[in-house]
Amino acid sequence: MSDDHKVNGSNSKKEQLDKFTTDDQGKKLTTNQGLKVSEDEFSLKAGERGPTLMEDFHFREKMTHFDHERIPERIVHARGFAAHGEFQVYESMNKYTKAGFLQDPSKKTPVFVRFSTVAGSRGSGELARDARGFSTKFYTEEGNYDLVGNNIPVFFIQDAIKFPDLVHALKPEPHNEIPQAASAHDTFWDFIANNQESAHMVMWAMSDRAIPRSFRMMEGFGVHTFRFVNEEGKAHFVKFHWKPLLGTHSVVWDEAQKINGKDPDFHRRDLWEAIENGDYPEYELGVQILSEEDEFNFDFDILDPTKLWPEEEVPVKLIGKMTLNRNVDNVFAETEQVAFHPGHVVPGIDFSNDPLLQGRLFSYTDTQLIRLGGPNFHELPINRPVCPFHNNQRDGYGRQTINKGPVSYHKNSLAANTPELATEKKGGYTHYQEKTEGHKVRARSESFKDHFSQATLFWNSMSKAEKEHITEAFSFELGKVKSEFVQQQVVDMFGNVSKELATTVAEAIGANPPQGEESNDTKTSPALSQENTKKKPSTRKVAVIIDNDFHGAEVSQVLDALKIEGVQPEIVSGKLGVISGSDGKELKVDHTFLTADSVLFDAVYAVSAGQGNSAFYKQAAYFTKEAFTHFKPIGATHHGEKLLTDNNMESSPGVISGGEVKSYTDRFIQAISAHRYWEREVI
Ligand code: HDD
Repeated sequence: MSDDHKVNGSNSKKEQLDKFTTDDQGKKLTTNQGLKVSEDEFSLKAGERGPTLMEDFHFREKMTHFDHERIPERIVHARGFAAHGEFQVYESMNKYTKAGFLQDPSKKTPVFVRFSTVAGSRGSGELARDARGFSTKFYTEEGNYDLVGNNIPVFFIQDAIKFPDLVHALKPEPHNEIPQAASAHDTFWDFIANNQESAHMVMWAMSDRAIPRSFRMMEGFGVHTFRFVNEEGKAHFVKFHWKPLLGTHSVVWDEAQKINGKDPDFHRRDLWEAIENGDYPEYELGVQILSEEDEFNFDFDILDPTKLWPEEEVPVKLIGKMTLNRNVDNVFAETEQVAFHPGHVVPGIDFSNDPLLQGRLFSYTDTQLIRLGGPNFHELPINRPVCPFHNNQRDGYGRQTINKGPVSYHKNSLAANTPELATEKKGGYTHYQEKTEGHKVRARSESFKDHFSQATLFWNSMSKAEKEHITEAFSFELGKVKSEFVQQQVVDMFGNVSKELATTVAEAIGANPPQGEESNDTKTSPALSQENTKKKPSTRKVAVIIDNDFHGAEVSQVLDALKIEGVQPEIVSGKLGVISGSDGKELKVDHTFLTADSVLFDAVYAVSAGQGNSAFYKQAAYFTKEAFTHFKPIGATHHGEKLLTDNNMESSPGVISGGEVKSYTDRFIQAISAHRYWEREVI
């Protein structure tokens, strides 16, 4: 099989994968040797009631394959889900970088994106309080470029040598393997208190960012400072951002915990269904660019991965758009076997000396060797570049390429010294010739020692509701910590970020208020608050609570108007089947109160309250009240209004009823766009 086929826009990766994709439908069952099989239910035995025979090659092969089907899960980011798509740049970035895929606005580059949680194992619930991984593999004509980021722009630690310690502390405790996919335990917070550079990322992890509504509604960040290098060899520092076109939105913590039980696949289902429905998730690629001369013009070190560049100081330039438009055919072959690496770069993109990034450059290949079983994982279909690759590497477990000829070394005469090197002009990668010198030291740079200013910047930039959520998250997490000593250390540590935050948390967990002065940092960065994000009704799910005898014409008008705005109404009733309106209009029921739950929806439209059916009423009231408690928009017409009046919801913000149908619908759609009504929480 040759990879030397034409690189063809967005389809080049699909064309390549198609060669490896097989559809078994309608085919004869065979062994792996191609032998047709005549019986697959009974093993070969000596007599009907006798022992199974060693000779049964079909049994042996089937069982052996099964016995070996599991591979080690990722050491972190084990729980993930991925999709294919394409990326297109808006205008040539040649002023800053010679990267081929960032030059031509008419060119589509295939991508594969994997989203993940960090701490939990492969089967864990997706709504854990955690950072989310956001990894993108660009299959460019110059080789694969991987942007392996998170939905949080900073990291817990400044030096990769601490990564094993961080992960050991975060993962379930080794003596009893509790808790799963959660940071709310002693070892994590003990690590935090003893590694105070984590303060900034902890603020993000305790914020709404750590419980996103959807992979489609979260930002992505490359975190580190990288370099763009142009044709002339001039470099700029760059930070990468992904900005979702749907805006950045979250659920509330109580809801997150319930979703983990009701639908632990909530995020993957959301992504899968959106793509199947043609609601392709879109993200704009943003860059913050700094000239090398400006390296030291900030009150933080741009090499420090616990620091962001405030967008108000270094604006984010949106340079292109990524659209995810194809689900995988097989999760193991694609999502599980994909191997990302921050060191997979293309000419025009280079590294900085960020010590966290430098360490990552070692770790990712190393981990694939154990996870994917040897050095040939780049040959797996999902990992192959769409451009040809040739070198003198040979052999190893699972080698697939059949390299011809006796020569597998450089330099050689027998093969005219091929594969030959490419000059920089011909696309050969050359490392940026940064001048460095210094003594060998194991030390933290003095310029990395301010751990609290940006944590305070984050806190100062939050809305009242967001601050409330952060305070509750700390109180929850520390409330689960058993060691009072650790609790107190954390309270004292976050006293450096905000006295108000630490004092309220101390009170909630029975610790002493923090000592010391209030931080006098008052700087804010409005871009950090999700209150300032885009708000759209599109793809929001609305539970329509409804029973027989509804007002057919009116309900049809509302549902049609919702659908025009891209809202997805789903019918929830007492039992499955079909319900009929007073005028004969029929609706197919999608869920019952047993199979649906308010936490799986963005809003509620209540049309019926059961009209004398007390079981229906009870369940509808519970559903609506729970949605209300999670600050969701609620609309009601006709009998449904009873659910509001009985439960004192009718005059609260984001609760819509009354008026003629058109005005009701417009107001309800506006309410859905608002996402949540935090005012209910703070009044
Ligand atoms: Fe990492 C996986 C993101 C620091 C070592 N990391 C992994 C994934 C993401 C990140 C998104 C999942 C990739 C996938 O979907 O397959 N990691 C980050 C970010 C970091 C970071 C944004 C800080 C800015 N990571 C980091 C450090 C180290 C690692 C400092 C070690 C020195 N990360 C790994 C790993 C993983 C990984 C152990 C596990 C599975 C894998 O690589 O392929 O090598």
